[in-house]
Amino acid sequence: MKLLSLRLHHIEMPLVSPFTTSFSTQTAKRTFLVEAQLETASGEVVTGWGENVALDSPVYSPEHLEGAAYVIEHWLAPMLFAAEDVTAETVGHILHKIIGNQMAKAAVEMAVLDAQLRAEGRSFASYLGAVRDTVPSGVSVGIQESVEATVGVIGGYIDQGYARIKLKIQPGADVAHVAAVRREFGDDLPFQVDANAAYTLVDAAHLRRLDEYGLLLIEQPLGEADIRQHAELAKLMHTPICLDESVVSAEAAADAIMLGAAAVINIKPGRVGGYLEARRIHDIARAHGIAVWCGGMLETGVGRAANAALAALPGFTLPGDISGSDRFYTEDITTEPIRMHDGVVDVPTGPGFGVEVDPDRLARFRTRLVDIPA
Ligand code: SMG
Ligand code: MG
Repeated sequence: MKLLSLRLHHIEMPLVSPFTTSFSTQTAKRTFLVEAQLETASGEVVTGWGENVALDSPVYSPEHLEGAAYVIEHWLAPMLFAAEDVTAETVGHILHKIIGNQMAKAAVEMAVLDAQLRAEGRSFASYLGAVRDTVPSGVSVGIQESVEATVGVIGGYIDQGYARIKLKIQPGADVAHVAAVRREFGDDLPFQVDANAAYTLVDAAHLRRLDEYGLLLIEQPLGEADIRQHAELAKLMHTPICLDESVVSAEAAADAIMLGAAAVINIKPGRVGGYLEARRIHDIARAHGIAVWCGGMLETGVGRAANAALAALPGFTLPGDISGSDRFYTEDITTEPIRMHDGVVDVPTGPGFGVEVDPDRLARFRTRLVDIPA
């Protein structure tokens, strides 16, 4: 295929409630969608949509929203326009001289992938080799002001039917909150925590206090670069260590597994450079008997739909952060919101990612439109 044009639709969507992690409080989602136009070998012009996951500021990853948009416009787009054959399978190779910038690369690869699959009339789930029609839906709960508030908010999500609860933690809002949740909802609740790199290995004795609460896992307790220290921590506590921020590529996943730093891996396509690399990490982990699950970056319906298909691969044995659109948004930009029902989300079956961007809502949420012509 030949890449004809790229457009970046910058959008801002209010969140239904503030979302606090160990690194920030978000009240709105600012991101951009990538709209790619490609011409197929038979001369058909197809459009595909991708979604950026880089946050406003570089607090989760080195990348950030404006940086990712800049890199796409000034570095990735020219290389792709110059290439003879652009497909989802060639994007990574065409861009391989650009170091890092996984989120920028992922957003573009995603748009090409959607366009390619739409041209073939094929669903993303079928392309990947998905083995399930639905995926269990977990919800990520932000840090609350008090233990009581944590219990109250989690109770609401349990009543809605979510299959698994993940609670954000940080020093000062950890053991007491976890203990209260277990006391209130019992030992059978599938329950895990995410520290977003808020601790250091010096905190091992403190973190070990979480062991008595039967958590599914603790996600990214230490820094992004601390793979070896995660391996040390794993020797000191029983709760399985899951890596998120540290796994930026298939190579990083392989290192983490071999070092004993990851009993579980959170796979986020944006963080690792795209859905193809995400599948490679799934394959590596599965071959090593390491469980994986699909993470979330507060995606709109576009990203969530693609994540649901990814999570339908056989190695995704734990519920992902694939909550319904209404967990973060009163209105999504896709014509049909992502719905959680009976603890699951349906895997889309339509061509491409199987969702349509609603032009009116896109226009309403849009703050800027950047055309990148060939
Ligand atoms: O998309 O449901 C979601 C949020 C999942 O907690 C979530 N993501 O570290 O896993 C993580 C965070 C990263 C984004 S926090 C702004
Ligand atoms: Mg995380």
